[in-house]
Amino acid sequence: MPMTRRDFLKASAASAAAASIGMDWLHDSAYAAPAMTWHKSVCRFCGTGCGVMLGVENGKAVAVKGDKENTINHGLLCVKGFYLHKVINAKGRLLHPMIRKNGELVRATWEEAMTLVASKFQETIMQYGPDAVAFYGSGQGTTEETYIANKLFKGHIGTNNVEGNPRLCMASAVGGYTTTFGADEPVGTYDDIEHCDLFLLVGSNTAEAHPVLYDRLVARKKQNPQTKIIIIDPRKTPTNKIADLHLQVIPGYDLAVMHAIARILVVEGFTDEQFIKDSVNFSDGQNPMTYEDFKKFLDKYTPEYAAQQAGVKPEEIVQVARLFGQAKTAMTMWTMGVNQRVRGVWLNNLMHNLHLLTGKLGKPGSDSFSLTGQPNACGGVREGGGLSHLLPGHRSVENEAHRKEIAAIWNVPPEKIQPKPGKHTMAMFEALAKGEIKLMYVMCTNPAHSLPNLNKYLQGMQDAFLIVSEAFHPTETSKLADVLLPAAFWGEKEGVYGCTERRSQHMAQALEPQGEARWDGAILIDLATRLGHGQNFAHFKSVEDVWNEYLQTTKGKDMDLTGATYARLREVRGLRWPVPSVDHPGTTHRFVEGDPLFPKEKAAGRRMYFYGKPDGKAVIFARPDKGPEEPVDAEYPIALTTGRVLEHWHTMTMTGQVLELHRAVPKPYVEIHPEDATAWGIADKSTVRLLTRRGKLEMEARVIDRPRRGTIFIPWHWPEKLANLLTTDAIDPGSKEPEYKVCAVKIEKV
Ligand SMILES: Nc1nc2c(c(=O)[nH]1)N[C@H]1C(S)=C(S)[C@@H](COP(=O)(O)OP(=O)(O)OC[C@H]3O[C@@H](n4cnc5c(=O)[nH]c(N)nc54)[C@H](O)[C@@H]3O)O[C@H]1N2
Ligand SMILES: Nc1nc2c(c(=O)[nH]1)N[C@H]1C(S)=C(S)[C@@H](COP(=O)(O)OP(=O)(O)OC[C@H]3O[C@@H](n4cnc5c(=O)[nH]c(N)nc54)[C@H](O)[C@@H]3O)O[C@H]1N2
Ligand code: SF4
Ligand SMILES: [Mo]
Repeated sequence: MPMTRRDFLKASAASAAAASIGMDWLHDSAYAAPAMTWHKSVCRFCGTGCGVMLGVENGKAVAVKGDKENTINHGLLCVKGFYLHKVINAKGRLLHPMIRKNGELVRATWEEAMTLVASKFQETIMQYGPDAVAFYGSGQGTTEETYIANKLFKGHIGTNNVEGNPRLCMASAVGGYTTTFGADEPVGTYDDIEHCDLFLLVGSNTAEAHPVLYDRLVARKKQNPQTKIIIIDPRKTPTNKIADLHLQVIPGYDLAVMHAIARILVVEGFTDEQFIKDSVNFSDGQNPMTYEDFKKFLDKYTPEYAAQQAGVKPEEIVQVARLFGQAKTAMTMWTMGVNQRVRGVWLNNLMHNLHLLTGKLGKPGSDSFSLTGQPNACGGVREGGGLSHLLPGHRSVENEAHRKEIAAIWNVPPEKIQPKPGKHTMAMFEALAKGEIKLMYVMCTNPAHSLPNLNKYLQGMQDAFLIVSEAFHPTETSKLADVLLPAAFWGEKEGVYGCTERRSQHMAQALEPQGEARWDGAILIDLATRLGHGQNFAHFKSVEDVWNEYLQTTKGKDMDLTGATYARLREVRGLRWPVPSVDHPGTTHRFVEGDPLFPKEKAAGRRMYFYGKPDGKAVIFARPDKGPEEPVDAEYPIALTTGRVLEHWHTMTMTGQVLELHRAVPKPYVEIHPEDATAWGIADKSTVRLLTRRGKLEMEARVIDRPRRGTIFIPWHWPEKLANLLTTDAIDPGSKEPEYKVCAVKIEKV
């Protein structure tokens, strides 16, 4: 069979290493013409946070290269980052405001559009109160943009209906970190990769979703061939190229596996008893328990039991546990195969358990390290407080002292900030569907494509007054807008992104916004002014002013960024918090000596002190091994899971515009295991109909040995085949994150 370009990329030595493009030749090529200037920035795609240099000639973006000085990617980029300049210049850019008139979106001036937006806000708030309006943002907005939105909605309009797509993505990881360690975000950093002897990748297709990080794993294994890589995933993916062991679990049934690993670690003596004594408490989720109770709880989780639950071999589980126990250092890394589950928080807890039992935490090479999806989910939304229960600086709306502190910075009376959390994302869209929320401002996200179980929510988006700030048009959401606002795109604005490893990085503005596009932050400030709140926004004369105010909210907090001034960030390749002063270098490991917040006296000789917990001890949780919300049954006998491919980004509004990326994966498909295809009588490339309790979809079958038998997989990127017509909107009761990764489906030949 002839090799396509994609096959080639995937097959050559450690797939993503090949897909990461070393850009040395750019330095002396024709691209580096004298008229060209290079601007330091950060890739706007995944949470890896690669440093990029944007090349500009005559006011136009003409090239992108990896930033060699950036210690995350050392000049490497994957194909998405590499084509960013083509995205900027794409034909599909939205270049002027539009307003819906007689059912049609027609061109309008900024003045018309903003007058309409402001009057709709005023009318709606006057008639129905502030909770009738909502803001829905993004882990791809800058920290400054999210900060302004939060300040406007929570502090001035007076509603906590402020959410963002990280709810669909990182919420379960946040739930895991805060319950286990008492504070959000990882203990260590990417630096641990080069000291790590064992990587446990759970529900993460690292090669396609975090390619440059994957490249660092490949390099680590090359340099230290004893390094073990273990994967827990229902699919074989390009990540498998470097795997030593793959547990191909049934989607939704891997909680028991984590307990079984923990049990072997305990039974076979791989635990760090001193660490457990010093730094760990045990809990069943309601009440404290003893270490002995926990051991009894684990009794049930024999390798045989877990293997039977998860559809793998008992020996494989034993092998994973022993490798984990024996390895001097270990990192668990996970993404959506864990978080997008109704038991996402619990599974996060269970992975942390392994590190707490063995003390493989808080030292070089060992960490329980969540990979963040979007480039600024950590920065803007988690740290910046862009969710309905949060305030900036890892604060909570429910905490009176927190409300007072933030109200003082925002210059509003504390009573202005509501003490009750607003609606979480799925509840917000449900309220929109029911007409309880009347107006929504959507910024930098495409919910009419990315929300689960779309049939339940699309009508609500259509009926409500929808304001959409977008860089491209049409998108599934922009098509439903009543007012469409053209947003300045990456490269056309300045701002900060905070990536997976607690690193905040500055992006320079290198270009003027195209057409009439405006910076999202400026649009929100305009709105604030029109709503009569101008006095508290007028001092934002530059993006840096916004950042400086935001820094005040971080002072003295666990995510202290006060030392990360623009002056510094413009020069360095990011800083990892806590960074409490301008001469502080940033922090590689939290909760240990060297962390500026480590309370030496209180710690009294303990190696780790989890200062987010009252006694400084992290918690090992005995969580039940509950399965998915919608198990397969006689009527819907197949498990459906959804995810990503290397070349495309989410709803494809950006990557779909780049010919090279489009050609690599030109159309939607569903992956079916060859033996299943034979059993079901389905031929490769034939059309199949997929039906769930919520919707149906016809698409091309790709018969391929990737998903485990009984499981099918759809990359959810294509607007013409919305995978989310099929997915379930069941949510994790703790994190409120939907279970995109598992539902029951049946398949028919067409
Ligand atoms: N190319 C590309 N890269 C991206 C993105 C993109 O759109 N395109 N998006 C970014 C974002 S926002 C995110 S959140 C990340 C997502 O990054 P990933 O989570 O790595 O990507 P996914 O493909 O969504 O899912 C990963 C894996 O979870 C597995 N999985 C499904 N169910 C289960 C289960 O029950 N148990 C286990 N253990 N695994 C399961 C799937 O088989 C799949 O291989 O990627 C980021 N990077
Ligand atoms: N079935 C299924 N669904 C999923 C997932 C899954 O695994 N399976 N994953 C979920 C996850 S993890 C995530 S993170 C979400 C992501 O879902 P979305 O956030 O809805 O997807 P994106 O395509 O990233 O949307 C970003 C939008 O912002 C626009 N944009 C780009 N730059 C700018 C800018 O500077 N300003 C403004 N105003 N707009 C801009 C883009 O054109 C695009 O339309 O999807 C979730 N949905
Ligand atoms: S790995 Fe992620 S951050 Fe790096 S270039 Fe690719 S998409 Fe961008
Ligand atoms: Mo995500």
